[in-house]
Amino acid sequence: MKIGFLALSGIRAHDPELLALGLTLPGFVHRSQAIASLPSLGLLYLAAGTPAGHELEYFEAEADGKEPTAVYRCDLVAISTFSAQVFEAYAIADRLRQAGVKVAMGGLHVTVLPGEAAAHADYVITGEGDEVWPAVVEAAARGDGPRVFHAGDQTAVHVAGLPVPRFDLLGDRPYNRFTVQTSRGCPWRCDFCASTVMLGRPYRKRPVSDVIRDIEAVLAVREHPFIEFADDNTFVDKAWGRELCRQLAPLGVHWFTETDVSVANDPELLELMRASGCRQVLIGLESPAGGVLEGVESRSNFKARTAAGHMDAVRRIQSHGITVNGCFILGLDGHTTAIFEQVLAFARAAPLYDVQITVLTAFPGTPLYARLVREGRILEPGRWDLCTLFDVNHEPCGMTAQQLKEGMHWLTERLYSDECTAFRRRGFFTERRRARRAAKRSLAATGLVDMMAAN
Ligand code: B12
Ligand code: SF4
Repeated sequence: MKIGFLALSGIRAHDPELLALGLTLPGFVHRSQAIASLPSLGLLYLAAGTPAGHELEYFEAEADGKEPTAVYRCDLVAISTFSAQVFEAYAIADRLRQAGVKVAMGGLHVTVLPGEAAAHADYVITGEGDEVWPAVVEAAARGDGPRVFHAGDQTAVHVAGLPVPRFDLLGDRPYNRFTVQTSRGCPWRCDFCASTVMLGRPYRKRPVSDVIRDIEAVLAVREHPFIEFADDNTFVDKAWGRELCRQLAPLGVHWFTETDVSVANDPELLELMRASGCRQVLIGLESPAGGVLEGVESRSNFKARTAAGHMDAVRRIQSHGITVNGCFILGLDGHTTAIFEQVLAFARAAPLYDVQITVLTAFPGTPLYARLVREGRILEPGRWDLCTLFDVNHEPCGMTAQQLKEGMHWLTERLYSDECTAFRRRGFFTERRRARRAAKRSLAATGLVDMMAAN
């Protein structure tokens, strides 16, 4: 068979005023453009796990969201879904099936709504696709009828056995960044979280040697790639993280990852991260007003417990030369309209090199979604296309939906303005220089002590 892997990339947002603001604000646009061109790692994993004897091709949907015509030459097409793009994915799947192409759909959205997806795909796969994918290919090759494969009910994928994603299928497309996974899942349980934790799997870290092997495979197809770790929370295990950085250093790549704030408590790890090419860590700070985070993380109340130390943690991380992209969620229960000023003040005071603001979003399958449905607070039920993190689709309780929307605009304009971006970045470099001078002074002092001891 000829098997196609069709990725839908790009950024989604519907709020026209926000889009207009985004188009004029360099800080906002720069990051969106950089990440919008990431290839789909999930599909590259499936390609790597496809049984031999099939012809494989990787496709990207066109800029207008439509499928390229060449995809119609496939016998089977695999599509990955996120909630925000799922209607586009369904429309593409419908057209492909009408033309006689079999369609398999998996990913975060259809994992929680397989029944909805079954109306649009021949094969729907819930959970991690790695191990079940060969059975899907065999079913298609036999010409089997529609079926749901519940990979989510099977034991978690053994991450030590993962193959090298097929980066070679990307050809000479102009990707500037590549994703690699070092771990899957996250030990925490935030009620709004729609990441891989939704695949219902425990936190698993990969052997460091496998991660290095994967980056070497990227280096084989691209000189000087920027690596984004597609993890939920990379540095949960600090000793493993230190080893990862030691082995990363000789590769000479620059990289970015998502991690929780506890990384700030390990200066040795931070130094190894910087030396191994870490340029930025993205951290979910969620709210400068810590009280509202009470109970948001249900395992050990991690987010609320650590909130008071966030400012200090950001400063410690940045003092090692690693920039922090601090993420805040607007419209959490308990947030009033004061939150917009508070986020702005935090970002300037820290100072955060980069900031990401999103509105509280109830993704299907999350505890938050179930609660907001119970409370009748979802504004347009079933509008998965509004699950962009930028569009307001719930009734907040400390302000109105309109105030939340206007506050988002107000804050976007200020946070990403040239003045604020320059102010925050200048602050980062000033603090960095101060930290370097302090480190030199303490080294010099140690030298003096050593000399005195020698005499
Ligand atoms: C990289 C990334 C992107 C890339 C995606 C590149 C691409 N072409 O796919 C870019 C930057 C384009 C992106 C865009 C968006 N993203 Co994004 N992104 C991520 C990120 C950081 C990593 C995803 C990843 O690579 N995971 C690793 C792979 C291996 O896992 P996987 O994709 O889940 O695939 C596995 C299974 O799901 C399954 N599977 C997946 N697809 C298929 C298909 C078949 C046929 C089968 C059998 C199995 C299968 O098998 C795979 C292997 O086990 C996650 C956060 C996270 N930590 O997960 C957010 C995340 C996925 N993004 C999110 C969001 C909201 C968005 C945007 C809507 C943001 C916006 N406003 O524009 C857009 C979506 C637009 C779009 N085009 O789809 C949410 C999605 C939540 C949800 N449930 O829908 C996440 C979880 C972030 C978050 N915490 O909120 N994103
Ligand atoms: S810390 Fe991040 S990845 Fe982990 S559960 Fe919370 S939101 Fe999800």
